[in-house]
Amino acid sequence: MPKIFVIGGITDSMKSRLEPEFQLVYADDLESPKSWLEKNGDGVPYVLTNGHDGIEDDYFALLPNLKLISNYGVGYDAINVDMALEQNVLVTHTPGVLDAEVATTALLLLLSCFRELRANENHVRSGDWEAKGNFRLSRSADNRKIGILGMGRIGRAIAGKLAPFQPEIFYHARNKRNVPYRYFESLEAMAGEADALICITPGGESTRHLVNADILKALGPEGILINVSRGSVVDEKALIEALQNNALGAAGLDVFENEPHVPEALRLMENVVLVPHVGSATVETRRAMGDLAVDNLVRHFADGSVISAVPEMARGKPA
Ligand code: NAP
Ligand code: 8YV
Repeated sequence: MPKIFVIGGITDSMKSRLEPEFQLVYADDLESPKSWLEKNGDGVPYVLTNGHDGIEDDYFALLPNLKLISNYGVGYDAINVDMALEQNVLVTHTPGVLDAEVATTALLLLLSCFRELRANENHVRSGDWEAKGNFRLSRSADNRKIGILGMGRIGRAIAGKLAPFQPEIFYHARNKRNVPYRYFESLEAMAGEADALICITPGGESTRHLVNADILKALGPEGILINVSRGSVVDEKALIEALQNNALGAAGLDVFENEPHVPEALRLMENVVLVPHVGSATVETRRAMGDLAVDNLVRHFADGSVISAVPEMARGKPA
């Protein structure tokens, strides 16, 4: 049976589909995954990983016969795709099947910020409602100007789910898309007009700190920042400063620069809603993602093809 080197956790349903056809070696069970690969890496054609763990660059040299890295997740910034191309290794991911779920997470955070869910909840839990009376009014989530940074699969799903709130939707990306929303070539100009900014681009160098102090300043003291993309997209230090100085109104964050570490300053603020990178984390959506990640491995073992290669695979090995 061909070996799959499994980096990070996988679901029972993925295990039960893979175990009859493959020998699974779990990096998490090994005292030193690197030492194991030094001895056995040449016998491993497959790696199964995820958006958090990716694969260490050093592992490529220890996997000379690697054919495919299947990523259980759509974002693959933790995989060095150039190294994979150089070594003729295919990389697949799970686009599409998680769009609706991540959009729900973005809305959950956005609505919680507008309606001050955390502060309202604290008012009840602390006993202040009974002791001090009614809580202050929050702000409506209806009829808002919402800027979306990244108008890909998930960006469009977010825009679709926002529709009942009758927003005016703006977007910024490097390219204008065929969508019925106003395009901004400048992220700063969009932030200046929007009530809330929702980040949903890929991670990696090209998007690193796209949301910096200038963008947060443009969003302004009433502005709301939602990040469901990657922690690297937002300059976390600048975000903390903006919130501490009341230069930004509120933030809803699913992703962080140094996960699972979340700075104490963010953990203490009542106007910040925090969830632990759970954008796609429901039983139903993880099942669909797991199925697609497994299907790519099964298909490749059967006939050498894959279902959902990352776009760079079409580019081929550099000349
Ligand atoms: P997608 O369909 O490839 O869309 C990506 C969008 O980002 C495109 O509109 C792209 O447009 C834009 N973009 C890329 N680089 C940019 C740049 N440098 N500046 C401005 N815009 C840029 O991807 P998707 O399926 O929607 O997924 C997006 C990302 O969401 C994933 O890569 C992942 O990081 C994140 N994600 C997070 C979770 C979670 O649990 N929080 C779950 C799933 C996905 P242009 O190419 O025209 O710029
Ligand atoms: C997951 C994600 O956290 O798909 C992505 O890019 O960030 C999430 O869906 C993860 O990759 C699943 O293991």
